[in-house]
Amino acid sequence: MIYELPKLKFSYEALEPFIDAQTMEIHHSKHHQTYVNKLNEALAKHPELSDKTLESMLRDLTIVPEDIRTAVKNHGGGHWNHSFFWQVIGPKSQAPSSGDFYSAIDRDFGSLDKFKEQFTAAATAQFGSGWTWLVSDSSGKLSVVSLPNQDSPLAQGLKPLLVIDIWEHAYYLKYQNRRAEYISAWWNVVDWVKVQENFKK
Ligand code: MN3
Repeated sequence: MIYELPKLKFSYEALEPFIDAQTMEIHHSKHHQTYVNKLNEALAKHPELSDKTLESMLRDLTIVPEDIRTAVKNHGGGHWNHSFFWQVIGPKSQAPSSGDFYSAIDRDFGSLDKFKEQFTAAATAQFGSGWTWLVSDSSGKLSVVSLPNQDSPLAQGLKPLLVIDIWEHAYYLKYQNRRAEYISAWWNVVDWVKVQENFKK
Protein backbone atom coordinates (compact mmCIF):
# COMPACT_ATOMS: atom_id res chain seq x y z
CA MET A 1 0.00 0.00 0.00
CA ILE A 2 1.48 3.30 -1.09
CA TYR A 3 -0.11 6.32 0.53
CA GLU A 4 -0.70 9.46 -1.51
CA LEU A 5 -1.34 13.09 -0.74
CA PRO A 6 -5.12 13.58 -1.01
CA LYS A 7 -6.44 16.32 -3.27
CA LEU A 8 -8.16 19.20 -1.51
CA LYS A 9 -11.86 19.76 -2.18
CA PHE A 10 -11.15 23.52 -2.53
CA SER A 11 -8.37 25.74 -3.94
CA TYR A 12 -5.52 27.09 -1.83
CA GLU A 13 -7.09 30.58 -2.07
CA ALA A 14 -10.57 29.41 -1.07
CA LEU A 15 -10.17 30.02 2.67
CA GLU A 16 -8.95 33.62 2.36
CA PRO A 17 -8.94 35.85 4.32
CA PHE A 18 -9.17 33.47 7.28
CA ILE A 19 -6.43 31.08 6.18
CA ASP A 20 -4.12 32.48 3.51
CA ALA A 21 -3.25 30.73 0.25
CA GLN A 22 0.49 30.52 0.94
CA THR A 23 -0.06 28.81 4.29
CA MET A 24 -2.50 26.37 2.68
CA GLU A 25 -0.12 25.55 -0.17
CA ILE A 26 2.90 24.94 2.07
CA HIS A 27 0.82 23.10 4.66
CA HIS A 28 -0.69 20.74 2.09
CA SER A 29 2.01 20.33 -0.57
CA LYS A 30 5.05 20.37 1.75
CA HIS A 31 4.14 19.48 5.34
CA HIS A 32 1.46 16.92 4.57
CA GLN A 33 3.46 15.48 1.66
CA THR A 34 6.42 14.91 4.00
CA TYR A 35 4.26 12.89 6.40
CA VAL A 36 3.06 10.78 3.45
CA ASN A 37 6.61 10.21 2.19
CA LYS A 38 7.96 9.23 5.61
CA LEU A 39 5.02 6.92 6.28
CA ASN A 40 5.68 5.17 2.95
CA GLU A 41 9.41 4.91 3.76
CA ALA A 42 8.65 3.28 7.10
CA LEU A 43 6.07 0.85 5.71
CA ALA A 44 8.40 -0.19 2.87
CA LYS A 45 10.48 -2.00 5.51
CA HIS A 46 7.52 -4.21 6.40
CA PRO A 47 5.61 -5.41 3.33
CA GLU A 48 3.69 -7.84 5.57
CA LEU A 49 1.70 -4.82 6.82
CA SER A 50 0.25 -4.18 3.36
CA ASP A 51 -3.13 -5.68 4.32
CA LYS A 52 -3.47 -3.39 7.36
CA THR A 53 -5.29 -0.09 7.04
CA LEU A 54 -3.70 3.02 8.48
CA GLU A 55 -6.71 3.40 10.77
CA SER A 56 -6.27 -0.09 12.18
CA MET A 57 -2.59 0.62 12.90
CA LEU A 58 -3.33 3.95 14.59
CA ARG A 59 -6.07 2.31 16.66
CA ASP A 60 -3.64 -0.30 17.91
CA LEU A 61 0.03 0.50 17.37
CA THR A 62 1.06 -2.82 18.95
CA ILE A 63 0.26 -4.51 15.59
CA VAL A 64 3.09 -2.41 14.08
CA PRO A 65 6.64 -3.83 14.41
CA GLU A 66 8.61 -1.96 17.04
CA ASP A 67 11.29 -0.63 14.67
CA ILE A 68 8.75 1.47 12.76
CA ARG A 69 6.12 2.01 15.48
CA THR A 70 7.19 5.57 16.29
CA ALA A 71 7.40 6.44 12.58
CA VAL A 72 3.88 5.13 11.97
CA LYS A 73 2.58 6.96 15.04
CA ASN A 74 4.14 10.27 13.95
CA HIS A 75 3.98 10.16 10.15
CA GLY A 76 0.94 7.90 9.84
CA GLY A 77 -0.77 10.06 12.46
CA GLY A 78 0.35 13.17 10.55
CA HIS A 79 -1.08 11.84 7.29
CA TRP A 80 -4.36 10.75 8.86
CA ASN A 81 -4.85 13.91 10.93
CA HIS A 82 -4.20 16.24 8.00
CA SER A 83 -6.43 14.22 5.66
CA PHE A 84 -9.21 14.53 8.25
CA PHE A 85 -8.51 18.24 8.81
CA TRP A 86 -8.87 19.10 5.09
CA GLN A 87 -12.27 17.40 5.13
CA VAL A 88 -13.72 19.43 8.00
CA ILE A 89 -12.78 22.85 6.63
CA GLY A 90 -14.06 24.63 3.54
CA PRO A 91 -14.96 27.96 2.05
CA LYS A 92 -18.53 28.40 3.21
CA SER A 93 -20.86 26.63 5.56
CA GLN A 94 -23.54 27.41 8.06
CA ALA A 95 -23.45 26.24 11.68
CA PRO A 96 -26.36 23.93 12.50
CA SER A 97 -29.38 25.23 14.40
CA SER A 98 -31.31 21.95 14.60
CA GLY A 99 -30.90 18.21 14.10
CA ASP A 100 -29.30 15.28 15.93
CA PHE A 101 -25.78 16.74 16.01
CA TYR A 102 -27.09 20.07 17.28
CA SER A 103 -29.06 18.27 20.01
CA ALA A 104 -25.99 16.26 21.07
CA ILE A 105 -23.91 19.45 21.31
CA ASP A 106 -26.67 21.05 23.35
CA ARG A 107 -26.88 18.00 25.64
CA ASP A 108 -23.13 17.68 26.25
CA PHE A 109 -21.98 21.33 26.23
CA GLY A 110 -25.10 23.36 27.03
CA SER A 111 -25.21 25.15 23.66
CA LEU A 112 -23.28 25.52 20.41
CA ASP A 113 -21.73 28.73 21.72
CA LYS A 114 -20.60 27.01 24.92
CA PHE A 115 -19.08 24.20 22.85
CA LYS A 116 -17.19 26.74 20.74
CA GLU A 117 -15.96 28.50 23.89
CA GLN A 118 -14.71 25.24 25.40
CA PHE A 119 -13.05 24.11 22.15
CA THR A 120 -11.43 27.53 21.66
CA ALA A 121 -10.14 27.55 25.25
CA ALA A 122 -8.63 24.07 24.86
CA ALA A 123 -6.97 24.93 21.53
CA THR A 124 -5.64 28.23 22.85
CA ALA A 125 -4.25 26.68 26.04
CA GLN A 126 -2.59 23.64 24.46
CA PHE A 127 1.14 23.69 25.12
CA GLY A 128 3.33 23.16 22.06
CA SER A 129 2.32 21.37 18.86
CA GLY A 130 -0.81 19.31 18.51
CA TRP A 131 -4.46 19.18 17.63
CA THR A 132 -7.70 19.93 19.47
CA TRP A 133 -10.53 17.52 18.66
CA LEU A 134 -14.27 17.22 19.06
CA VAL A 135 -14.82 13.51 19.58
CA SER A 136 -17.60 11.09 20.39
CA ASP A 137 -17.00 8.14 22.73
CA SER A 138 -18.48 4.66 22.42
CA SER A 139 -21.63 5.78 24.26
CA GLY A 140 -22.09 8.73 21.88
CA LYS A 141 -21.08 11.36 24.41
CA LEU A 142 -19.27 14.33 22.85
CA SER A 143 -16.17 15.92 24.36
CA VAL A 144 -13.20 18.13 23.53
CA VAL A 145 -9.73 16.62 23.78
CA SER A 146 -6.32 18.11 23.04
CA LEU A 147 -3.64 15.70 21.91
CA PRO A 148 0.06 16.47 21.41
CA ASN A 149 2.11 16.10 18.22
CA GLN A 150 0.40 13.68 15.77
CA ASP A 151 -1.24 11.48 18.39
CA SER A 152 -4.52 9.99 17.21
CA PRO A 153 -7.86 9.95 19.01
CA LEU A 154 -8.38 6.56 17.31
CA ALA A 155 -5.82 5.12 19.76
CA GLN A 156 -8.25 5.97 22.58
CA GLY A 157 -11.23 4.42 20.83
CA LEU A 158 -12.71 7.86 20.11
CA LYS A 159 -14.56 8.89 16.96
CA PRO A 160 -13.34 12.26 15.65
CA LEU A 161 -15.93 14.78 14.40
CA LEU A 162 -13.94 18.02 14.08
CA VAL A 163 -10.33 19.09 14.53
CA ILE A 164 -8.11 22.15 14.43
CA ASP A 165 -4.41 21.95 13.65
CA ILE A 166 -2.57 24.11 16.15
CA TRP A 167 0.97 23.36 15.02
CA GLU A 168 2.60 26.71 14.24
CA HIS A 169 2.96 25.72 10.56
CA ALA A 170 -0.86 25.94 10.33
CA TYR A 171 -0.91 29.68 11.07
CA TYR A 172 2.50 31.27 11.61
CA LEU A 173 2.90 33.00 8.21
CA LYS A 174 -0.26 35.04 8.69
CA TYR A 175 -0.76 35.14 12.44
CA GLN A 176 2.80 34.67 13.82
CA ASN A 177 2.45 34.16 17.60
CA ARG A 178 -1.24 35.14 17.66
CA ARG A 179 -2.72 31.66 17.91
CA ALA A 180 -5.98 32.95 19.44
CA GLU A 181 -6.57 35.12 16.34
CA TYR A 182 -6.03 32.10 14.07
CA ILE A 183 -8.48 30.00 16.08
CA SER A 184 -11.08 32.75 16.01
CA ALA A 185 -10.69 33.13 12.21
CA TRP A 186 -10.72 29.34 11.72
CA TRP A 187 -14.32 29.06 12.98
CA ASN A 188 -15.32 30.79 9.72
CA VAL A 189 -14.02 27.88 7.64
CA VAL A 190 -15.49 24.95 9.57
CA ASP A 191 -17.46 22.66 7.23
CA TRP A 192 -20.43 21.94 9.49
CA VAL A 193 -22.05 19.70 6.89
CA LYS A 194 -19.03 17.40 7.03
CA VAL A 195 -18.93 17.53 10.85
CA GLN A 196 -22.55 16.39 10.95
CA GLU A 197 -21.75 13.60 8.49
CA ASN A 198 -18.95 12.46 10.80
CA PHE A 199 -21.40 12.49 13.70
CA LYS A 200 -23.82 10.20 11.83
CA LYS A 201 -21.15 7.66 10.75
MN1 MN3 B 1 -0.35 20.63 10.10
